[in-house]
Amino acid sequence: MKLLLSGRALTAGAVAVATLVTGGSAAGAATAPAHPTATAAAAPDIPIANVKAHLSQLQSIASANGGNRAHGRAGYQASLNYVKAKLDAAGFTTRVQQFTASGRTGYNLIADWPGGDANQVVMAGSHLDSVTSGPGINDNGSGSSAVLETALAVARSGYQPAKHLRFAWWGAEELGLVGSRYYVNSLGSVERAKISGYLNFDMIGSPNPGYFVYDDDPTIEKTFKDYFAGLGISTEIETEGDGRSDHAPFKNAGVPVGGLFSGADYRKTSAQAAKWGGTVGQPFDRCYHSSCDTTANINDTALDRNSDAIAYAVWALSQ
Ligand code: DTR
Ligand code: CA
Ligand code: ZN
Ligand code: ZN
Repeated sequence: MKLLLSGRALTAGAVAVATLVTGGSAAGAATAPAHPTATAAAAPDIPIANVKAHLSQLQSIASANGGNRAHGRAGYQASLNYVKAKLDAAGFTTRVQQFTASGRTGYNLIADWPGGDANQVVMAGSHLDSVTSGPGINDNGSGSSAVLETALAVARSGYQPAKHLRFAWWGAEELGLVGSRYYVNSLGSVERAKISGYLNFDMIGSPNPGYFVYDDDPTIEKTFKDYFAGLGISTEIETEGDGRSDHAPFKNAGVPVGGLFSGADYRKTSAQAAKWGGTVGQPFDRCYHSSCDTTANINDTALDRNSDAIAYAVWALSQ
């Protein structure tokens, strides 16, 4: 399987090394829109049909490559090639960052939207790899597809925010946040300080969904809570995943982080079912890390709401 890199098809052994955006100023906590009285560009609706089309592609890729999209396997490389081709065609500047984990070559995909202040980078990311036991459609095709469609919506709308937008798809998250940690460590302190916020999306379409918001940076948290309040949906803070997904290396490096989560193998309580619907006593995702984590393992309403929340936050935090 050739890995398509920087617009050229290379064998996996000749992977281009990442080059990173330069520029420089300190990042503090995520900042609310610079001029709240200004007319903020409104985020577009993210078409759930488009997000589901990406999920179908990731499902087909897994089916054609041993049933998974795991680190170091053909299914992961094919997943990365799919996402990269969409971004290249939409005008993003993409780069593939190579690393090694458990004796296999891994890859991060980084996509920069040209323009904006290089000293204030708003990032949105998700892990693209699955476990070896299944196709990983909710974990984490859901986050990867929603982030991809949000990036494509930026291109479609010709959005030119004050801040610089960067999107990322991480490799080897399931091995222990390897790809995202490699990226954060490779940045160095000057580049890290330019990241004004990192938004993480890992499992956002769970079949028995909850609506959880990371309770890390208060500005990012409020942005997401305001979005769901507008829908009349009460959210809960996400504590089960502290340190368990790709926001952790960014948080540990002092970058403001936030994100959304629809639940994994923990069971929905009666209080949660009363406000969110779904099935009491059942896991949010009974196919977590299982072969049944297929395109049938998705709640479209949760995926749609979370996809639209991603776009809302990307627009709101990049003004
Ligand atoms: N998506 C999981 C990591 C994860 C994130 N939040 C939670 C909460 C509870 C269990 C696991 C997680 C993964 O990639 O395995
Ligand atoms: Ca939508
Ligand atoms: Zn997982
Ligand atoms: Zn995950």
